[in-house]
Amino acid sequence: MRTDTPQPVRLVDYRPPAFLIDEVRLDFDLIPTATRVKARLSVRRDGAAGEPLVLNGERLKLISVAVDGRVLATSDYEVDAEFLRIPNVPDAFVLETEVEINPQANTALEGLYMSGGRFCTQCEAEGFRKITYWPDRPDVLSRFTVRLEADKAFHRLLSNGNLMEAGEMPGGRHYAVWNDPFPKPCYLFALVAGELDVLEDSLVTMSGRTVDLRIYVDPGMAPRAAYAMDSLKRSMKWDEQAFGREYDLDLFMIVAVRDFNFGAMENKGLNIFNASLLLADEATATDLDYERIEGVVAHEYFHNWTGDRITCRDWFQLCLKEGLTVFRDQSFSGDMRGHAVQRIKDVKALRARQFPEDQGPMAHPVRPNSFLKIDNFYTATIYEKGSEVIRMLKTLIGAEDFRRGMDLYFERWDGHATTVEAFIECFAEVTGRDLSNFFAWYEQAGTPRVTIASRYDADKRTLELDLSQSTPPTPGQPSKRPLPIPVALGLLDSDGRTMAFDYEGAATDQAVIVLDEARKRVVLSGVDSDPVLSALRGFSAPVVMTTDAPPKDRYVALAADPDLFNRWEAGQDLARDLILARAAGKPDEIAEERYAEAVGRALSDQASDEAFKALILALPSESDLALAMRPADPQAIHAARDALRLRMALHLDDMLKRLHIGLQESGEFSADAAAAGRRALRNAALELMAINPRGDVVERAAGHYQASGNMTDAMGGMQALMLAGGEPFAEALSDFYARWKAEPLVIDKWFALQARDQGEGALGRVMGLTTHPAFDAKNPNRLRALVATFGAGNPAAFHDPSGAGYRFLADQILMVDGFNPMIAARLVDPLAGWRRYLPELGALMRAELVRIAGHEGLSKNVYELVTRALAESA
Ligand code: B3K
Ligand code: ZN
Repeated sequence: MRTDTPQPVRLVDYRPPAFLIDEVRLDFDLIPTATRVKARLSVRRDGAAGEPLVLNGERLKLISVAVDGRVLATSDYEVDAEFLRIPNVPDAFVLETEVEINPQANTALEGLYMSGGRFCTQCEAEGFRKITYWPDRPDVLSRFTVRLEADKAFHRLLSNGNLMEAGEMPGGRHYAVWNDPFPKPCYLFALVAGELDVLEDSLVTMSGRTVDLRIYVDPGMAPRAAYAMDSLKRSMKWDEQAFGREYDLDLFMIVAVRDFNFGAMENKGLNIFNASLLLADEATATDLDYERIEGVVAHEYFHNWTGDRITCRDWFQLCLKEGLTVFRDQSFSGDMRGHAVQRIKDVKALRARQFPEDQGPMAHPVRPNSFLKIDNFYTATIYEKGSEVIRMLKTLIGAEDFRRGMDLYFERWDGHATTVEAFIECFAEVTGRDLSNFFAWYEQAGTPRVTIASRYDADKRTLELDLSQSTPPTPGQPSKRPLPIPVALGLLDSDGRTMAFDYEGAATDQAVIVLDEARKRVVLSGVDSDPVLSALRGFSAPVVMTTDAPPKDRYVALAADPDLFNRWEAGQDLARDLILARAAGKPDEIAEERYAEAVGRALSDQASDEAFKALILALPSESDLALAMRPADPQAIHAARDALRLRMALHLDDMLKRLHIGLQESGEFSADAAAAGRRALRNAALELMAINPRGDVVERAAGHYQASGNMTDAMGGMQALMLAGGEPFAEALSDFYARWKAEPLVIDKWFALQARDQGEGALGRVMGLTTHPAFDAKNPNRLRALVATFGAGNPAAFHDPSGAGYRFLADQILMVDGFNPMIAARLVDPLAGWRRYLPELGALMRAELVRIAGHEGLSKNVYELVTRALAESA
């Protein structure tokens, strides 16, 4: 148990920095076990006279400290495990410090650490304090000059900005000096040193400047960076066109590393990526990998303006850069790959990750008010819901005003650290609108429930809509106020044809109603017949909506809604209701047949593309279904969902076979969205067939695996074989391992696949895999592949009635917390929602949380999450 009670950081306590640092010079003498860091800071007082200088610093061995050239005696300052305090400093002075750090021993992968024999850094949010003494907060912006010196075996010496100088040193050493002309907060600092290959390219910007582009990777891997490079160039051009944003330095670098706590990092001019989000070729990467690489390369690049040039005043403003940048990368991906499919995938991700957060102990506003560890707040709420809020803003004010507001934001805040209020103010100014009620989206946690009841009046030809909203309480926010919710809607006739109507005096076929009170009545006129309502088109707001429409309306929508999001959603709603009815012991077999038939018709629709059809074919996930069932019974959900799949497999058997044969690729591999869509549909068809593993299906799956010419199909074959289980799956697993054992990113897939195995005895096999020679808990990718995938992606096995799944996860959390608290904390989530499950399961989950909470020396990261999960108010 922790003996201290950590004190939260609160937004209301924000104070501007007492001192600013305009310039800094850092000198690194890079030695894996004993790196020396000299810092020379030009410090200027900005707060009250007489205040001492207080700098953050953790795990630093202080060698010396000097003010204006005078070396301080130990009595001139105070130093403890977290701070260096120097009283009696002048209003402007030069501070020089020297510290020693041990990158080799840094297993938390925060600050300066070693990965694959190379030096690399991760400073966001508060890692820079593990490198040198510094006011480690995002509102202190400084110009950095960095000198790196190392043995020549560390061939590349990289840091932010432009290379000023490089050369040889005696004793087999060499050095490089980098200067970043743009003032930045320390969390954007980066350095990399080591043996790396490079893929080079260049791009001419909108004003005609040539920018060198370099992607650094493990030796021999440069060809696998080609797709990332292509994505980068498309991102750079897109930001010029969509937002008028041009890149600013002459050089843009990306480095791929193997050991990284999350996806990637937007350090100024020197992005650092988890290799899994950068390297791809058809043999080793799936279409999903390609898609994510494109999105994340864009995301980190877009941060150059939304994050780096304009940054956050404090960490409570995290969504200012993250929600906005997710919105930008989603818009980019939509332009690249098709908006309907992209939207469906984004909403699926929101529902899978953010909706549960809102229903659990971690529910927090898009802009939180307090935290113990900011690392715990890089959440789906900040990122994905943060993006939804920007999307709603754009819907409410229109694309043109949205762009004008963004232009004003860039102009006004370039070079500054700012707040969400200042951002929204730009849109209020350009539109002349009062956006104060919109701001509630940033301050209020929870997913609003929206209901719509409709009444058609044939005589008056009107459709009366009664809309209402309410948001359930969340921890610390017992009562909620109404939010402005944009509800985009249209009408269909019973044959699925679009119907025009009059709204606010104009004829239209789609309107956006803003539900900004608890209840609102809206009347649509000029409605020729009793319509099918297509509401919340494109998922126009992050809410849970229910209507009083009968199931038959959903069949109309599934067949014909011109809004493809709602077409897909209609199918999901039908499937969800069928599965939940079955899970509650009330199966409706006739309705299940009808659903299977309707899906079959949707699959035969010549007009829609394959990627969309693959989404139609997939049922809601077990975790999505668990959110809609109180209390959730994971085994009942699993069985009911499988039963519906089986019915679909039987009903659609011929069609699935035809798809599987007809969509077989021949010729050159293409990673584009259309080809990926064809593979997605073909693999989905195979997977559905495999729920009914007759001999011919197993043969088909084995043939699919053996004939696969790319990783997407290889994984599709393995997935189908896993459903069938038995010897053919065991053979494929060992074949796959033998073939790919030298490729860490592929072996991650091998572990992740088995973590999702729902077959008999899966839990035992997953536990057994932790002793596999290739399992390495210290590598975040490997740990996530097995342990996080199991906790979040295999509800049936995780929620084993014995509680063994919970115990396994808790053991892993405690083990990992000993060396990497950030990663350990990320594993807590599957246990945190214990209140939503059957009481006997909830009690077992809770018991594991109590066990974790009582552990000696628990990190602040894990402590914050388990105490929130156990708190009474949740
Ligand atoms: N800004 C980083 C995330 C940092 C996470 C620190 N725990 C990557 C991104 O969102 O682009
Ligand atoms: Zn980001």
